[in-house]
Amino acid sequence: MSYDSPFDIPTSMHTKAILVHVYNKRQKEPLTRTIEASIEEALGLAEAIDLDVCYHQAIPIQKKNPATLIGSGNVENLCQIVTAEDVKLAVFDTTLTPIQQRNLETGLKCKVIDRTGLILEIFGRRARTAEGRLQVDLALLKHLRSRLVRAWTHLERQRGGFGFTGGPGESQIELDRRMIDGKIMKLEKDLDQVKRTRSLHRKQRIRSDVPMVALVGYTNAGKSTLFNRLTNSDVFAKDLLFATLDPTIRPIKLPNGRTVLLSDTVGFISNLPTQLVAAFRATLEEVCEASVILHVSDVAHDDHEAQKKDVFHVLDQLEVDYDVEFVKPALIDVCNKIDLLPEDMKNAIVNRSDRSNQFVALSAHTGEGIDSLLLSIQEALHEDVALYQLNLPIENGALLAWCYRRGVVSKREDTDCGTTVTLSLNPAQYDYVSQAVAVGSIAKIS
Ligand SMILES: Nc1nc2c(ncn2[C@@H]2O[C@H](COP(=O)(O)OP(=O)(O)OP(=O)(O)O)[C@@H](O)[C@H]2O)c(=O)[nH]1
Ligand SMILES: [Mg+2]
Repeated sequence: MSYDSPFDIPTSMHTKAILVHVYNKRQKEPLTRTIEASIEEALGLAEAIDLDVCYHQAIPIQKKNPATLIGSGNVENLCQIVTAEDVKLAVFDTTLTPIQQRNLETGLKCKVIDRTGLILEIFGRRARTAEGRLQVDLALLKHLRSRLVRAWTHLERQRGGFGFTGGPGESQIELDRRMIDGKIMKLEKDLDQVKRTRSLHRKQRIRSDVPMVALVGYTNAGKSTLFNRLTNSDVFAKDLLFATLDPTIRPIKLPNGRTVLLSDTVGFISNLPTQLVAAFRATLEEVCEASVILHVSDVAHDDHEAQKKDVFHVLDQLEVDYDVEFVKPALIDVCNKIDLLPEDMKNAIVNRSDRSNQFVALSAHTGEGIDSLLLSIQEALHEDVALYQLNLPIENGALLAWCYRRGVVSKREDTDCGTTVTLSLNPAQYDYVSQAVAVGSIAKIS
């Protein structure tokens, strides 16, 4: 599919680029991520649109320079590299004001884009479905409008050929705000239609009583790999930031035979542009309406905790009303990629997973822990719970402890020879318990 880059980045070749990460020298709060990790992630974003980053630098600044962000000395130094290496594009891993962007382009003599621009560019290239395109175009237009851009070539290309020097001439395209507003309105209307269709489908699903289970998580956490494993599909999963953009929904069968729908969607990232969150609301509303949210994280990543925080931040922005106590939607913390952990760390995390319904350690790659995830989903849905009476001999304290951990005990009576407990169990839990006790010790009450 041909794609016109709104930022005039050629799609057909590896564009030579430099990457600049800027951080506050006087940062008092401890950084949630190291500078190296932030650069690593920004390089991953650049790679996602095939940029050939020949140089990268982290620049400490005390105060943001309103004209160039990094100050004239830094601009001069970078300009030397740009000239010597024949660099076509400078990526700033931060947000630039339109003035900073323009001054940097003049000072560096090459095209400049910031983090939002980079992410929009990736999304633009990835979107495949009509809905995805609508969402990206809307985000892009809002971004451009908010910045009073000098060039707008995406939907109305007026110049031929590529080439950054000088960039698209300012005088060539007279930006017509009204025209942009008109297009925004049209896109919003089209998206509204998409939303209506989606909500119709959703209503049908609710009526047919098929619960939705949604995968969310940081980009590259392994959502699509897990989706493929659970649904036996082959959706695009790759070591690439934002590999998935368009949502996919497929049915899966739980161990108790019940069918649920699993949805895979766009991943999150730190400093996700707000326009993007807003534009993807239609897709992500699927998440808000899910019965169960599987929050997939890459446990082997250095920034595991920071990434989880970022995901919650986006969920908050979306006003997803998740509840760890399994009200609605239930949230299951899925720690993926345990195959990459050293043995001792892996054992510790698997142990923790065995003790909780809301935390599952697994490897989408090897399949380890998948059964446990399916059981947790089943439990989260409160599937087919029935009441049982269980007579436990004193020596089976371990099973009693298990019952308490799973929160299934509703009544307890201790006698001389053991304990009688009333339990609400789903079929999988019943299977587990009945296999652990003598025949005749467990009976259904209702
Ligand atoms: N070792 C290992 N690698 C995994 C595992 N799960 C996923 N991966 C790899 O991680 C990379 C990203 O996987 P994806 O499934 O595309 O991740 P995603 O969360 O869908 O990413 P986006 O669509 O970009 O948001 C791929 O290279 C996968 O092969 C796992 O359990 N173990
Ligand atoms: Mg994916």
